[in-house]
Amino acid sequence: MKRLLATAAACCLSATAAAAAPVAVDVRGPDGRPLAGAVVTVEMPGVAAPAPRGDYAVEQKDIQFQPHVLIVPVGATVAFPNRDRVRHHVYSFSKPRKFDLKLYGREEARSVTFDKPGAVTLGCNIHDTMNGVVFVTATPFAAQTDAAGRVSFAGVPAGQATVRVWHPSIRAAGNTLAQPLAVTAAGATSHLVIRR
Ligand SMILES: [Cu+2]
Repeated sequence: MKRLLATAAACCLSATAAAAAPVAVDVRGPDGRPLAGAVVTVEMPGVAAPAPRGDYAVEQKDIQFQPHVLIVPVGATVAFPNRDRVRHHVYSFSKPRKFDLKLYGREEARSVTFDKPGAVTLGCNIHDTMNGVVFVTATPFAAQTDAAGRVSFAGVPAGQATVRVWHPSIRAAGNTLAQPLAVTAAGATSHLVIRR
């Protein structure tokens, strides 16, 4: 009996250490409604972004950037293939990565390497309605909020983290809000409300 108990305790202790509970982040806009499509990052000191995989792409398709927001780790090279019959001229004036891909046509691709974290806003010189974002991050915990304004990260180690939320509607430096978050072995939940 004693032996059985000891085994059970060992099992549960190691399970707790191996699988940190999820970190959930809940983002609401000034109207109190869930904010969908915001980019949430959880930064933990000493936890770096994964190495880039090298197959990132933002297509130009139907006169739109697809996906509209692409999250990549620092150092990623992103291809910008043109799937349209018309030509595009993709550029960014954003501080983390300014670039200018002069006019190019169907099934031609250009690529850009993103070395600094931050939001890089995309535009097209030919089509004013085209806009998109390459969000460059230095943490493995980065994702967009769903329709309920929520995002959840597995495997965040315990410690003092910083939660950042980026969205074009946020009227703060870099369209970003930050909040400290204490992550325990039981996980954590962060609620962020964007003020007007
Ligand atoms: Cu275009």
